[in-house]
Amino acid sequence: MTSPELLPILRYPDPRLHTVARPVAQVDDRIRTLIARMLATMYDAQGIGLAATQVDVHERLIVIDVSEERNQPMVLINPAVEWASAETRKGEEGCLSVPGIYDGVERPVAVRVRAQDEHGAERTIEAEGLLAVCIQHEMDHLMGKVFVEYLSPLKRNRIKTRLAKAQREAVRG
Ligand code: QAP
Ligand code: CO
Repeated sequence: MTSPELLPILRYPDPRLHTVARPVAQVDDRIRTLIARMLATMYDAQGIGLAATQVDVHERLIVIDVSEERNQPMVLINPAVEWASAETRKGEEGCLSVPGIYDGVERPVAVRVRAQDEHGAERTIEAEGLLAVCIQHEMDHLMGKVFVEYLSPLKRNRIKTRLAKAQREAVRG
């Protein structure tokens, strides 16, 4: 078995990161192939979560693995938040689309989410801690939202400048 093909990850401030995803109409082999590629891409980049938006596919699909051993892949198709805790917490976040940048974002500490799995079966996921943060961060991507949009315009502009500089240096080599 050959490993799934890796997908290029869009980098902030790519305007395509602000596309609103449409629902996945049918959980079929096309979607399962995409899931395999997204998981391979996430593991290769040492991420804990990746939304389809980040690989320029604008459908409601997320892959996550917050396990230490990197062996507990989760797939959320057409996720919907059923409930979020009133209690919130500010935690450090990063993003594969915003490499090298980390900052605090305040979010509910726990959520209950309904989603389909890779077979199209409906499941309810109760999450808290890192998993809850990751699900919310990835669901934001599906709405075209990147975590830096929670930061002040000043911080966001500094991040844009820094990423543009890093990009120029990478291109020049
Ligand atoms: C979202 O983010 C997340 O800057 C997933 O150089 C992050 O997987 C949810 C990464 C934190 C909750 C808490 C970022 C890898 C990975 C980088 C990621 C980098 C290499 C980010
Ligand atoms: Co992200």
